[in-house]
Amino acid sequence: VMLLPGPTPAKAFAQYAGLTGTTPLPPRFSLGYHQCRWNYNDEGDVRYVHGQFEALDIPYDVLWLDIEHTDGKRYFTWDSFKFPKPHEMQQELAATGRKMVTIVDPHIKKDPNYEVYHEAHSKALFIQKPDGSELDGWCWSGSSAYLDFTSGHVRDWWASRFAYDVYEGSTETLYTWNDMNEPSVFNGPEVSMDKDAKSLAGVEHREWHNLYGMYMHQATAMGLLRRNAAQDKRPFVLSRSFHAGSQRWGAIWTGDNACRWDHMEASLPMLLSLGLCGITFSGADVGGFLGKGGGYDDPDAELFTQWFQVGSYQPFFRGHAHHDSTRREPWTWDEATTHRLRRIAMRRYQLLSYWYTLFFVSESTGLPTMRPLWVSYPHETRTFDNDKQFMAGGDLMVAPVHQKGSTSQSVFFPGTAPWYDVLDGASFDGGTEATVDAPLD
Ligand code: MIG
Repeated sequence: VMLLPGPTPAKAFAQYAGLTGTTPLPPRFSLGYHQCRWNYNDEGDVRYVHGQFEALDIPYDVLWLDIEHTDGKRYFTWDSFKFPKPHEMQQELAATGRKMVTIVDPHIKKDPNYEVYHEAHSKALFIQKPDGSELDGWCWSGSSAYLDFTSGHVRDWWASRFAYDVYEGSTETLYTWNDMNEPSVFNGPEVSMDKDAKSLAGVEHREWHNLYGMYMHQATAMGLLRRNAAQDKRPFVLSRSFHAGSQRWGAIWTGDNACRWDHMEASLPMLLSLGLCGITFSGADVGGFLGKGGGYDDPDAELFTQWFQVGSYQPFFRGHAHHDSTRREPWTWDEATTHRLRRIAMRRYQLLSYWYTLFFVSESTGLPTMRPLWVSYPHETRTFDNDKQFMAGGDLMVAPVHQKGSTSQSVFFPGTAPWYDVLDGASFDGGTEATVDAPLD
C-alpha cells in the first residue's frame, strides 16, 4: 500500500506520477477526430468515407480499420481482395495529412503457413499449458495461441514485427489498435485464459492477468518507435486492457458501450476515474458501440449530436460502431445535423492547441487533462460528488446534456469568479447554480 500525502490534488497527482509515470506528449494528430467502424469494408469504402469528410469539410485526422481488413484475422496481413493496395491507400490519405490505424490483436491464428505464428511457434514465444505445451484458445482467428507479453524477449520480437519491411503494407502514417488484450479467450473461464496457464518464466496467468494488456501495449508502442531508425517519431497505440502505468504507452478506450443516453452519461465518471488513475489519454466510443445487432437502437440525430459534443471535449475523440449497426458517419442524418456535427468538430480543432498544451502539462506534472471539478475547487464541497460536469484542463468547464429532449439544464458554477459561456459570452456568478438554455447547438 502506497500513501500519497498530497495535500493538494495537484501534489497527489505528481506523487502518483512519480510511481507509475505519465503520458508522453501524444502526436498532435491523435488529439483530433478519429473515425472508426467495424468495419470499413474495402479500399473503395475507405476512399468514400475519406472523400465525404473532404467534400463536406468536416475535419478529421484518422481513419480506422477493424479486424475484417486482415486475411482471415491473421494480424499484420491484409485481405488481398478487399485491400489489395494498402500502401497506395495510406498514401492517398497521407496526401491530405490523414493517418490510418489498423487493429492488431494478441490471439495468433494457429496456422503453420501464417508467418507470425510459424516464427513465434518455432521460437517458443507463446503462453503454455501447465504441462508445458502451447496453450490453445478460441478467438476471432479460430484456434489461436497467445504471445507471452510478460517476457521482455517476446516484447522485443513483437516490436520487430512493426518494421516496415516486416509488417507488409505498413507505412509511416499507419498506427495501431490493440483489442482483446485482457486477454480475451472465447472458450476460457470468464472469457479469459485458464488461471493456471503459464508464462515462459513459469508464472501462472492468475498472477499476471492484469498486466498482460499493458505489456502488449508497451511492446506495440516500442514497435512503432523502433520502425524509424532515428526513433524520433511518436507512436500512437490504443489499447482496451490497461494497468497502473499503461499511460506511458498510449491511449485507452472504455470498450463496448451501447447506444444509450445513460451510457453516454456514464462516460464521464468512467473517464474521470481513469484520469485520476493517471490514464489521461482516454475516451469512450462516440455514438455508443452497440446498436442494432447488439440489441439496442441505433443513435438518432439528437443522441448522436449530444454524444459528438461531449466526446469533442474529452481527451480521445473517436466515433465507432458495431458491424450490425447502421452507418453513422457525420453525414448520415439530415443536412442540419451534418452542419451541426461539422461545427462541433471544428470547435474541437479550434481547441486543438489547448488540448496539446494540456497534454504537455500532463506529461510533466501528472495532472489529468480531463478533471473532476474538485481538482480546481478542492475547497468547494458541492463539487465533490459532481460527475455530471467536468473540466477540460483548468479553464474550460463542460456541462453536457444528459437527458433526451432537454432544451435547458441546471449547471453548477464553482468558485467565486464569474463564468463566461464560450458561445455567447453570457456570464454567471461563481458559487451559484443556474438553469441555462441548452438547445442542440
Ligand atoms: O468482440 O474488433 O471493443 O471496439 O470493434 C468484439 C471488433 C471485438 C471489441 C472491441 C470493439 C471492436 C470489436 N472487438
